[in-house]
Amino acid sequence: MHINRADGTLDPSLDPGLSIDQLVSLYKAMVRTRVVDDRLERLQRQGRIAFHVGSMGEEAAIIGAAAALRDHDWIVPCYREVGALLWRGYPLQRYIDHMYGNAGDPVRGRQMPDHTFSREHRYLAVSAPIGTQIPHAVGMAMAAKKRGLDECVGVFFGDGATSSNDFHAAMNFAAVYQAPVLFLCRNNGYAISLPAERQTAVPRLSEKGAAYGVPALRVDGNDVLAVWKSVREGVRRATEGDGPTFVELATYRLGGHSTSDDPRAYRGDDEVERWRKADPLRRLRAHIERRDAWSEAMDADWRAACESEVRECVQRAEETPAAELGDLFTDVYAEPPWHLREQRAQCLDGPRAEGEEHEP
Ligand SMILES: Cc1ncc(C[n+]2csc(CCOP(=O)(O)OP(=O)(O)O)c2C)c(N)n1
Repeated sequence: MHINRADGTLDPSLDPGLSIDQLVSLYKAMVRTRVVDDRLERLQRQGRIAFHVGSMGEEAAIIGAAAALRDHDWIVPCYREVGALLWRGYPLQRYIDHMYGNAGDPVRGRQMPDHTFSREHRYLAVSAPIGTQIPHAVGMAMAAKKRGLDECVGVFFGDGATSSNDFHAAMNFAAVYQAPVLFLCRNNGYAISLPAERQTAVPRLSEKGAAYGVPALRVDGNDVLAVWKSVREGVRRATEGDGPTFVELATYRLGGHSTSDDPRAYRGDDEVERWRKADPLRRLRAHIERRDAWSEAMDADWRAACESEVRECVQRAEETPAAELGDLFTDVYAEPPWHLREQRAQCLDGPRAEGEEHEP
């Protein structure tokens, strides 16, 4: 399914009727996420942060789905969905601090970069082993159902994760127990270097739903309207007691898998160029411009505003001291056991590399 055509006109039979203000907000959030991604990638190249896993090209799939979930529904991310967290109002400064692992990072450098979370924004912590977040999400959805809460859970994962054991267990359990969960599969074409068609034998990942009895559909993941409409329909089904929905969001990863990857080793420029023409930002912009709600000048202003916001956050993050060494041992036990107290003392005592003396 797609609704917003390449020329920016909508298919009237499918238009979900979002207001022009909602569409402009979605576009602005997508641009902001792109600007953040772009900046973080450059910071990694300059050696100022260690790692970044971005979402270039997948912004409509991520932000469109987040917008279709209600604010009190949980988002269970894969690792590429910080755009969804920012959409929910997570402070950009806190995210950038996390990317630096400094004293302002809520996990104080104890997690990999891009492994953020926020209970307040109902965004679960990233679970790095592929597919493990999918049964977590089903468990959360079951808990909400058992408690009689009007909540559902949207869980993101990639095409590669549909080949994991956890995907199988989660889909089966969710269908049997009618868990109020949305399986949001970002099919971006690759699992690092492995093309989707080489790791699974079905041409459409949505076909996997039939094996479990999970209603499934495939939509154009670069069309934010199609994403929004299909996810909102899944929310309706979940909250009316009709159980899970699988939505395959067909999209493309324009960047590398992460900053540790060089995609030129396994795919051609022509393929990337083809997908650049289907860029989700370009697509939504064509529509809002057609409705006279956006212009070249507004675009330049918004991008400049996002860039200066990111620049200020980066500057503040670089001025913020590193996390305390002793923080390695905090936030797990209310009363640290003796062996951790002992290890903490030994750690603070050194030894230290030259120039890295630490004041306990
Ligand atoms: C169990 C496990 N095996 C391998 C990895 C290394 N790994 C990290 S991301 C990734 C590819 C995942 O691809 P996909 O599910 O399509 O998501 P995408 O990165 O494309 O968003 C792999 C193999 C891992 N994190 N966990």
